[in-house]
Amino acid sequence: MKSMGEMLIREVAFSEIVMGNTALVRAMVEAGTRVVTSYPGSPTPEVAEAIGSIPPEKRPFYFEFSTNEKVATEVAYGAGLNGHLSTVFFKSVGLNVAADTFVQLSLMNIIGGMVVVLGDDPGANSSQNEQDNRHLAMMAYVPVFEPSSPTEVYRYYKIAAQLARDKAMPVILRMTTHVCHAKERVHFDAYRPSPLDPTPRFDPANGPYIPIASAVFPMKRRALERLQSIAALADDADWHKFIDHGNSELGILTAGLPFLSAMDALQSASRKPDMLNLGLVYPIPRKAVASFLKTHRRVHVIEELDPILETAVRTIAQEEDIAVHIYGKTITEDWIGEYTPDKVKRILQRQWPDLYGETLQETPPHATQITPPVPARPPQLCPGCGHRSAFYAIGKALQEKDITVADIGCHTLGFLPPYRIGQALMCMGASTGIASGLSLFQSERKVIAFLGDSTLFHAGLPGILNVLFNRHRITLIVMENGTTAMTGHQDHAGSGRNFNKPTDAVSIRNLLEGMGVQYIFETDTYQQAVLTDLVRKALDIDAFSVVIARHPCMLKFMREKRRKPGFQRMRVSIDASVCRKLYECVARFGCPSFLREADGSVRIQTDLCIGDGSCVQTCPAGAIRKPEIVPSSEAS
Ligand SMILES: Cc1ncc(C[n+]2csc(CCOP(=O)(O)OP(=O)(O)O)c2C)c(N)n1
Repeated sequence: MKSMGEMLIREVAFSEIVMGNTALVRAMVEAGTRVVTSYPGSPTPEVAEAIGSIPPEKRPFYFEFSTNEKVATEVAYGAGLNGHLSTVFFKSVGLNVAADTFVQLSLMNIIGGMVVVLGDDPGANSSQNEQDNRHLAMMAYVPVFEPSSPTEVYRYYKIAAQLARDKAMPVILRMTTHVCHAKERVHFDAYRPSPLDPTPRFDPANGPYIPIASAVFPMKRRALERLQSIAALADDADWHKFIDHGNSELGILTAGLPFLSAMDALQSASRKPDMLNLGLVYPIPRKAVASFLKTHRRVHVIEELDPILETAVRTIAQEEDIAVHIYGKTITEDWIGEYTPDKVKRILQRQWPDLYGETLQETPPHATQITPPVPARPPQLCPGCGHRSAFYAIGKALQEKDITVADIGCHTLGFLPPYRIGQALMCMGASTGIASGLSLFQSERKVIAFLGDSTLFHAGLPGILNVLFNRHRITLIVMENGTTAMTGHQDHAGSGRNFNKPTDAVSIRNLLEGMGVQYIFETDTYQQAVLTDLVRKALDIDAFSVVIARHPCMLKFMREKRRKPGFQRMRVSIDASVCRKLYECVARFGCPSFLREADGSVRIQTDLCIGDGSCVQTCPAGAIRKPEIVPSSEAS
């Protein structure tokens, strides 16, 4: 196989085993997408990786990581107004940030067309909730396609793009974590590159683009009419699949990943229900659903998260007077988590015990698992992480009664033992606002907020401004590591590079000074004693104070270093004759490279230690020796 980038722009038809996120990029290429924007967040970062693998001079569209999802949506919208097919993609909760813009999109005449790709996260695999974004789509009158596999990702993106263009409107492609990450062989069509037409096509006459006062109603009417026209098209389009098992008694109506899980769960069934797998889930294809309901006596709606399809299906049955028994989310457990094959089987067994030719028998979770369960691996900071040194040092400056408010990012992990820093968490950029509220009527307890650098640029600035504006007395610690680490090292406004080229790095200090912050301290986090001292100073100030706790992300740094010629691995070691078994390294510094043996001695795990030496200063007995080159006998 050629490199991924070359594959994604191949002009002949081909087939390849790819991830949903990769299939999406090929679909963008074939559909003639011209502008793509994003802000990183799981489960979508691999989309940007696939885009980045296409040599820039051959990439048929412009791509940028914007500072947040709202801005990304606006950039894509602006490009759409100028006649370019555009796409924005981001994770589930990203839609909350983009919402103020997103909810207006359907009112507009987006002449180039716009596809909004959502990475929803049932199961909250890497999100702070598992919100069902179909609700927001319905609120904003935006149609939703929901693929269940990489092949459908590819197919439905192209359909969504075509509709978006034809109707000058936004269309959602709602992917979920395991659709993004699933792999399968996808058959790709030929790609005919077409030269970019740079003619500016923005014309206010294509609008109105100003939704105020009386203009809003006709704009909303048009949005609703477009939605109806999509519903009308859906009746005759092949945006759903009927799977005929010759069963006029039982039917399963489903969409997205639950379709695959249901197929899996039915493998061992003695009677298989017929299935209707919807591609377009909003608006629901009425004729197809009604005919499915009419031809089956009992229909089970299998959908992840909230009963949205179920409600629509019940409405159709009621309005069309169809005598059918509809089953759906009967117990609250069915609203929670991913619909894995195990779970779908349990649900089906509960409702239809005779499906498997046996009496009702609860299949315990993971009963069908072939491999033994993997031991739990709690999230932890990487060896050498600057945040660890920071937490270790900051902890020494804090008092038991102080209140710490975390934000989203790698530093969130500080809430875990041994640091236990971060007693409240909400969403990106929320820490300063929450800390401000906590600081009211509070003179005894200090309130300390934390923010990562990408998060500060993303959504942190309004909260900081509010602290200044309303004179809240909190301390903010900016955990600056030069990258958006948690989501895979994407550059941000402070990195000195954007996705495409070097750029001027925005200095956080300058930014804060420009906003009027008077008390700013900064240090490298490996200077632990200095950091402890600065945090104490900052806490003593009876006004807003900021400590910039800086150290490059060591995972990124080491990856880059390892690629350089002559790289030699380093590691620290323990001088057993000096070690007093105080366990500061294991119990308070908490680097995973230290291992406490059964005999009470402490050992360095050479495969984990990166030899950064940030631990040396933590040992009260001075037993950790400075980093040395790993001897070849120890190198793996
Ligand atoms: C609204 C929203 N968008 C994206 C994400 C995904 N996400 C999780 S942490 C994070 C940022 C991490 O970067 P930074 O603030 O620099 O902290 P670091 O992980 O580098 O310590 C992002 C983008 C999210 N949780 N919420």
